[in-house]
Amino acid sequence: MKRYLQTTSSVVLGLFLMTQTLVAQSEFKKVMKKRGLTEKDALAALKVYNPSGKLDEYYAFVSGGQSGQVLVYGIPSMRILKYIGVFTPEPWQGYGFDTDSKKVLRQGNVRGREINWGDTHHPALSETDGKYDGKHLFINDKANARIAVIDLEYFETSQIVVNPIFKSSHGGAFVTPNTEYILESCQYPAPFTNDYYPMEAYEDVYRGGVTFWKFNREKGKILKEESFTLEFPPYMQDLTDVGKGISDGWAFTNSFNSELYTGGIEKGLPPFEAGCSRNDTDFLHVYNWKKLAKLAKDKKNVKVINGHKIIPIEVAVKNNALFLIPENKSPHGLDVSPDGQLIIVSGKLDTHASVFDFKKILNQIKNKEYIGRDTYGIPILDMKKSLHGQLELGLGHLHNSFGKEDGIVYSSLYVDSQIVKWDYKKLKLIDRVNVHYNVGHIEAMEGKSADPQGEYLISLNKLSIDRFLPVGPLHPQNNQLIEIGAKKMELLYDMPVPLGEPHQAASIRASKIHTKVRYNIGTNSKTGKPHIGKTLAGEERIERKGNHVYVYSTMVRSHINPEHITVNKGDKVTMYITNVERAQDETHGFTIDHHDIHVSTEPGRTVQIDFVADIEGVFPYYCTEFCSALHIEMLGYLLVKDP
Ligand code: CUK
Ligand code: CUA
Repeated sequence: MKRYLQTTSSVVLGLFLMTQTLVAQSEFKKVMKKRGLTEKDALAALKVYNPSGKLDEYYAFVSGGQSGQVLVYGIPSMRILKYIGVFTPEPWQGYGFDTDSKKVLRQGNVRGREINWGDTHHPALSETDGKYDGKHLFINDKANARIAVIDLEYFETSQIVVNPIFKSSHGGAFVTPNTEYILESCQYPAPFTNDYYPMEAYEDVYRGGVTFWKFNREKGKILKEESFTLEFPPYMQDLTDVGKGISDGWAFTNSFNSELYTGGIEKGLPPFEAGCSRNDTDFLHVYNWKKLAKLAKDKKNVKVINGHKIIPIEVAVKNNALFLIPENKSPHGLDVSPDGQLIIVSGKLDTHASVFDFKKILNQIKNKEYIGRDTYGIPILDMKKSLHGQLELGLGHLHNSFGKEDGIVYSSLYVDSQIVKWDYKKLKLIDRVNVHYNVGHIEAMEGKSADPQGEYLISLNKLSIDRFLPVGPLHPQNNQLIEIGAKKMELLYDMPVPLGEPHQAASIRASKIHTKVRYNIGTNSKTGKPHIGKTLAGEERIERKGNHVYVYSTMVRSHINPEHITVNKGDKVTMYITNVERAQDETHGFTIDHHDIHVSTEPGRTVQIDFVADIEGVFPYYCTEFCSALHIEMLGYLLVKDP
């Protein structure tokens, strides 16, 4: 009897579940129909959707292009998580408004001039043994030849360095396999000094090169004194990649304008675009960075300009540390395979991708087998003898990113608006998928590291045209998520990027990032140490030293202490604000009306602001984050009187 009942109940349960499934299915179909979705659409949605509270598998750090910032989003949901202020003030974070972050932003002054934007192109993650370790992020500013260091414990910019000799740098940032150096290659050659030279001096005085920024991992800082530059001829440099595995110790930089063309459209000469692409080939620069780093330590090997060490071309050549190989003309992307043996060069104007074999390159170097030398005396290796092979991919090949399986790489075709999947060892095409539209960089998960993860790929498209609701003539860019785990690539999702042009992304498995969720009370977020203005509850005070007023204040739900600050017109004011909250995410913001001040005080952080009370009047100050039911009551008054 008991057994019979059990059977019946399981039959009933089975029927119930089936009905439930049917109901769910019909509900599912109803929604699909209502929204005009195909089964393929619904499946794509299931693959990217994160219900509330479910976290993403990967972080993508994406250059913010002209915004001068870094954009962070999660994969596969493509939900934006953060903008990190880098070269541009960012008021929400108070970046560029409080004294400590202003100092970082102003490290980026060029020749004494404030620069308030950047053209960010290439983010790079710090590596250990060629694998991403989640500690730091680096990014370049093409326009002003700068590199920034972002600390991934706090997701904050901690340092900016200005290249002392380059006037623009596209090729940065790229790191050596243990983050010993961050490489920044020049783009448009110019004199290394800050002097005027006419365009006629192009061949003699204008120079390109690659700067090796020494990175100290313990300090999390670039050491300028230990950094140096390898001088290149005035070919225009493009992308760079660093060797690993069997090519460890070497690095590779593309260039264009082997013609050494100098333009002059206004004089009736062909424009740069025509003059720079007359030759059938340009030059791939091959150089031994480990040897160069040793050479740079000896004074007799370097010349110094603007306080910066430069290894001249002749010194590099004499020490067998610099070579050229002809490569397909007007190249762009350059990527070293995860095992370090093969180097893929994209040819913007060539339908073929070229795959160079490092072993073949090294053989010629060892045997001193040169086909000649360029105008500057650099030995040239044979292109054919250096090639593993070429494969026709399509039009406008720009960038590459490696898959998880051996020999698999993905490439972007700008003109064809496609991503192709191919085998760079067997030189075989496997698959292609359309993207929308005009793709630049692509990033398969950890696809530039020694340990690519496959699974997803993002396509960073330059145009979105009709993909989103129209918002006027300036369209958002379109970052598309593509599934690459299976044999066929599958387009899953479109994400509008309304921030700037994201040139490149660097992705990392989320489990490798270990961020702090709060600061210890009184921490200076730029040093991680206690701030000189650290103020605990009960220690709030106003001190005057001559005409300099120091305010030690705290913020906690829901008051600012002190609430009245009276100063004389003309006084200097230094205000330290400590958020003494202990709870996660209880951030307060702080502003004083009419003073162009806005800072963010995250739990535990002490922020310093400095200003001159140069206008008389009454100025409310208040908390700018809705932090409690009595948030609006979180206020005070700055009273400035004419004494
Ligand atoms: S990027 Cu900088 S021009 Cu193709 Cu690496 Cu966009
Ligand atoms: Cu603190 Cu609102």
